[in-house]
Amino acid sequence: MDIRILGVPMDLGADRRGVDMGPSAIRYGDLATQLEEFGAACTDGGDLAVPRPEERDPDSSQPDGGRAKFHRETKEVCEDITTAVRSTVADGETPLVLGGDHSIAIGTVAGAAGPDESLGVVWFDAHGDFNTPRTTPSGNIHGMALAAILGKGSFGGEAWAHTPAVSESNVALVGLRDLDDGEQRLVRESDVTAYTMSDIDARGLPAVVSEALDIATDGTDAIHVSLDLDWLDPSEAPGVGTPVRGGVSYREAHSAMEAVARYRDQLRSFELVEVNPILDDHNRTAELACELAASAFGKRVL
Ligand code: B3U
Ligand code: MN
Ligand code: MN
Repeated sequence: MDIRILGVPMDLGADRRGVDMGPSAIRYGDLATQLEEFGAACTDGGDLAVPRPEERDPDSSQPDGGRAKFHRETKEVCEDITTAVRSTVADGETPLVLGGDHSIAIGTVAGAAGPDESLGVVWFDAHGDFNTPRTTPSGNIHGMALAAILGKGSFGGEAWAHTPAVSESNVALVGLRDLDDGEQRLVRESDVTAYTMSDIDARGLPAVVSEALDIATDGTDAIHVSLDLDWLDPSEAPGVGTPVRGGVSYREAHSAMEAVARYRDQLRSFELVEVNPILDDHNRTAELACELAASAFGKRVL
């Protein structure tokens, strides 16, 4: 498997500053070496340019009364991500996109979906990222990323470009434990399949993750896996912008990524987001992100 690393040092979509340093921290965690150790060929495409929030006006207000901070800048960066992901896929390589806050996924999924092919998505996250500019409590686009990918919400008077990029029936959310009221309603009304931590408690992680992968691969050409590090319990992954207690354990996270590896022939793109080195404990969360990526791309003990 040929993997191309693409860094997106973006924190325009989140309040807690620091996730813009995620790509560096993950690289220092020896991402490329870990992937190469089990035979994957890995190139680094460097970082995309992202405007500094200090130099821009967040101008969050939307014509319909909603709020979405830095929506213009975020759209520009996502457009560049889409172009980079498309050309990586066209070159026969698998993009491994490093965030950055989760709003980068809007660009990644649009690039991975391609014009004529259908894509499934598995979204590992404590949060639903299913707000729209009208339901958001924060105005932060990382909490709207999945809804935007599905064409929900109006940004500058229109749905996000290239959306809906995927069909709701091929999207699975795994590990939810923190939903705002508005997004809870939107998730319920949608055709996405959402597994909460209670589902994982009741059914066990392997059953839930294998069902999520079935949903994403059902009738699609390929899958995208989006891993928000706040999916894990903060005792394992303290260096994230919005930690929420009660997440999956270290072993469960590896088991989920090993399940992803069973579908690696269909794995079109993979993304690691929300690592915040400022809040981390000696780069532990970034190192864990590298390990999990290695498991997802097929690292095996035996
Ligand atoms: N749901 C909240 C908080 C949040 C979402 N995603 C993250 N945090 N990482 C919001 O702002 O939309
Ligand atoms: Mn997220
Ligand atoms: Mn999250």
